[in-house]
Amino acid sequence: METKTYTVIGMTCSHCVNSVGSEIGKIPGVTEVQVDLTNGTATVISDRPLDDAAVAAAVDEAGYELGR
Ligand code: 9UX
Repeated sequence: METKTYTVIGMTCSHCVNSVGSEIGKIPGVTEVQVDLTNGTATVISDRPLDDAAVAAAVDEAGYELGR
């Protein structure tokens, strides 16, 4: 079990939140995604070590960008 919080750039509405959450949720092993619009973060819980590149790709797929 692993929990990581990422910064997501570009989210401005609740649809963005849903898109990001949906894409990240497709990553194998991810059991929960909490996207915070106010803070611009996505907290991801996974049952296996999280691949940052996979999260970055999912965020990109949703149309946003991972911050540092
Ligand atoms: Mo949130 Mo609408 O980006 O383009 S404002 S989905």
